[in-house]
Amino acid sequence: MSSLILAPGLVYYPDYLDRAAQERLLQSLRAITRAAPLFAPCMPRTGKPFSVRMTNCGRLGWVSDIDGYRYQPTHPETGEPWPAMPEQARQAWEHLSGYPHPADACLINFYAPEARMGLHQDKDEEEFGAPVVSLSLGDTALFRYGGIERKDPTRSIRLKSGDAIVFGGPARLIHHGIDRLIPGHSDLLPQGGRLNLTLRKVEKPLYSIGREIGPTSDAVS
Ligand code: MD3
Ligand code: FE
Repeated sequence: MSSLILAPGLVYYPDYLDRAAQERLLQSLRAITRAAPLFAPCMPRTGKPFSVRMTNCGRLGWVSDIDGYRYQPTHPETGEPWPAMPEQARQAWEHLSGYPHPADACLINFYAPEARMGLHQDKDEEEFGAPVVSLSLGDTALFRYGGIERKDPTRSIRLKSGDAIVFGGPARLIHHGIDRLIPGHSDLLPQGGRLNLTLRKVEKPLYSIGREIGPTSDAVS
C-alpha cells in the first residue's frame, strides 16, 4: 500500500480501495441511504442550505441545522438510530487511524456535480487526539488544505475515487474544503457526483491503554 506524507500528520493513500472494493462500499452506502436518507443540512443562524447532502452511519452522526452543529445518535428527519458502519469503513479506520478505539461516527457527504464545501476546521469533536480518516468515491474532487490559521497558505490536491487521506496530530485542526468536482474521472456513480466518508472518534474514550496521553510507565521508572 503506497502512502505519501503531505505535511506533518497528513498522510495520503492514493488508490487505497481498488475498483472491486469501491463497488462493494458503494453497495453498502446504497443500503445505508435507503435506511437513513440523505438530508440537506443548513448553516446555523442563517439557515442557508449546504450544497452538499449528508447522512451518517455508526453510533453518532454529525448534523447541522438552524440551532448549530452537533453529533447525535438519530437521523434528524426519520428519528431512527443511524445504520451500522459497513465492515470496509471499520477496517479502513483500524488500518489507517493508528488509534486504539473504534470510530464512533461516519459522516457520508454526497456532492452533486456543482456542490462544494468552503474552507473550515472540524472542531465539533471532543477527542482531538484521534485522527480523521476520509475515503473518496466517484468523481475526483479538488481538495484544498491550509494550516491552523485561516490566513495560512493553502495547497490543493485531487482526491480520486478509492483514495484515502488521514489527518492527525498537528494536521487534525487544519483548514480544509472542497473547491469543486472534476467530472468524468470515474464511472463508479452512474449519474456522476462524489461520495466522501469521514470516520471520526467524537467522544473521549472511557479508558486509555496508555499509548495516547498522560503519565506512562516512564513516570515511575
Ligand atoms: C482535515 N469533508 O465533512 S474530507 C467534512 O471531501 C469534510 O467531504 C470533505 O471536510 C469532503 O468535514 C473533506 C477530508 C477531511 C476530512 C476531515 C478533516 C480533511 C480533514 C479533518 C481535519 C482536517
Ligand atoms: Fe471537514
